[in-house]
Amino acid sequence: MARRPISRLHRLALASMLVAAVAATDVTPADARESRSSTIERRIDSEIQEVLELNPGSRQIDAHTVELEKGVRMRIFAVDPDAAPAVQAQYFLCDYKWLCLFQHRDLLGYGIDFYNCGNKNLSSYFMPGGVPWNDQVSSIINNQTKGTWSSFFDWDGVSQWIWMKSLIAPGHLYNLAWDEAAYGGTMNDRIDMVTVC
Ligand SMILES: [Ca+2]
Repeated sequence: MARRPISRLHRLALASMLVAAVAATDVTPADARESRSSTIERRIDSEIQEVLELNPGSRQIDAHTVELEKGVRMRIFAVDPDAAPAVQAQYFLCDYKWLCLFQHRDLLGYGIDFYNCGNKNLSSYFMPGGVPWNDQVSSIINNQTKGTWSSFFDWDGVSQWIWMKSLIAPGHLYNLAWDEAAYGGTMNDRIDMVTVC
């Protein structure tokens, strides 16, 4: 029995399947990384714009950083959600002479950093989405000059700041859920005011 010839239509279908197969394997891991990183960069750009709008008088000082006022800056990190925690950690180094607070444990989420001594009310600063920084902090690095203390306070809801804890430089608290406030309970998501130094 003679073999049935492959019709032109079949040839076309085979050719297009071949093209599709080549296209599917044409996305290299480097391409995938690049597309993920441009998604992250777009996310950062739009969040930077939000921070600029939410914090009057602020200005962008680099691709990931907004200066909210002199000596106070917010950082939007390039966290790749698919990256391992150990890889992410490198984004979260705190510059020397700064006190760095982070939205989430393990130095994740948004960051707010302070350089100048004095009391800073966290409700004055807004992260993307319009959430003020009070009751949000879950990890801290104090990278000020050696021996410099920072203190953290809770607002009692009526009339006074209540001291919760102090941290000497160089020092860190990677998960405030593990740290007890002086008057009870954990430190997590409770800080309303910091005495930078
Ligand atoms: Ca509080």
